[in-house]
Amino acid sequence: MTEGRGAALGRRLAERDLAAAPEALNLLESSASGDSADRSDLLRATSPGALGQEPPGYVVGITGPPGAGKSTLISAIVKELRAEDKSVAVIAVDPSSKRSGGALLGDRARIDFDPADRDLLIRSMAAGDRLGGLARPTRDAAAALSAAYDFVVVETVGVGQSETEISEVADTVCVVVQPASGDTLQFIKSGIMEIPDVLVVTKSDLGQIAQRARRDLNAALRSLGAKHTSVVAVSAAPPATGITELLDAVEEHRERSDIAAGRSERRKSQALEEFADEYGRSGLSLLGGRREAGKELSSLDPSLDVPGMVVELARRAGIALP
Ligand SMILES: Nc1nc2c(ncn2[C@@H]2O[C@H](COP(=O)(O)OP(=O)(O)O)[C@@H](O)[C@H]2O)c(=O)[nH]1
Ligand SMILES: [Mg+2]
Repeated sequence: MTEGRGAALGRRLAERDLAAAPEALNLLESSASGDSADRSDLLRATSPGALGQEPPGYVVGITGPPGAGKSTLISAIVKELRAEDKSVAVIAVDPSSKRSGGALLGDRARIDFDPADRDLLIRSMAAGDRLGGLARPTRDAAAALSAAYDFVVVETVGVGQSETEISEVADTVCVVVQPASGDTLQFIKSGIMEIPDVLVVTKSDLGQIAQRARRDLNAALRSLGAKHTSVVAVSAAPPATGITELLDAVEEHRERSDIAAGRSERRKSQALEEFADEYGRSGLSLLGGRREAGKELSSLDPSLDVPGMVVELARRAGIALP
C-alpha cells in the first residue's frame, strides 16, 4: 500500500523533519471530512505508540490577560531557546476568531522572529468556539509538533477560569500577569483560578510595582499552601531579564512531574470528548454513560493517539465503523 498524505507527514515529523510542519498544520486545521482519515494517520504516526516513547518535545503554555506581555515574552523565550540551538514551534491561539470574543479583536500574535530560521515555526490558530476549551486543531498541533520540535510554546488569552484551558495541552502552564493586576491575585486567592505551575510577573523594568506584585503573589500562594509554584519576574523589553530563571522554573516543574501520565490523561479526556461529539448521547449510552465510557478509556493502551482511542471506544460500543 502506498503511504497516504497524513501518514507521510506524520512519519516526517517523527523523523524530526521540520519542513513537514506547515503542511501538517494545514491538514490538522482542515475541516474537510475527506481529510479526517489523513488527520488520524498523522496523529497515529506521531503518537507514543508509534514512536515507542512520549514525543520528545516539551509543551509550554503561556496564558494570561490581553496586554500582559505574553507575545513579547514569547519573543524573548524563543530567542533564548534558539541561542541554545533548540528548535521551537509557537502556536498563538487567536482569540479574535472566537465568536464571543469580539472585545479581544486585534490581539493578533505580535511575536518577533527571523523568517529565515528553519528551526522556528510561528503559527496563529483559530480559537474555535468550544466553551472554555481549546479548539481541536490546537490540541492536535501541540501533540504532533512535539514529535518534531524540542519545544512547543502555546499562547492563549485567558482571564480567570479560562486560564485552565491551556492545561489541556501544556506540560507546564505559565500564567503571565503584569504588575498591579489585582484580578489575577483575586482569582488565585478565591480559588477561581487553578494554581499555575509557574507564575510570571512581566514588565519588571517598571520597578517597584513589579516587585510588589511578585511579593503579593508569593504571599497568596504561600497562604494557599502551594509550595511548588515559582513566581518569576521578567522584563521582555530589551535587554530582557529573567528569561533563564523562567526557563529554569519550567525545567524544575518538568522534573517533578510525570509527563507521560499527564499526557495520556489528556489524550483520554480529549478522546471522550471527541467520541461524544461524534456519536452523541446515544453513542455514550451504548457504553453505559459518560462515567462508564471513562472507565473503558482507562483500560485502553495509554500510548494510543486520540483518534485511535475514539475508534477503540466505538468498537467497544458495538458501533459499526466504515
Ligand atoms: N515596559 C515593558 N513593556 C512591555 C514588556 N513586555 C511587553 N510590554 C508591552 O506591553 C504591551 C502588550 O504586550 P504583548 O506582548 O502584546 O501582550 P499580550 O497581549 O499579552 O501578548 C505592548 O505594548 C508591549 O510593548 C516589558 O517587559 N516591559
Ligand atoms: Mg499576544
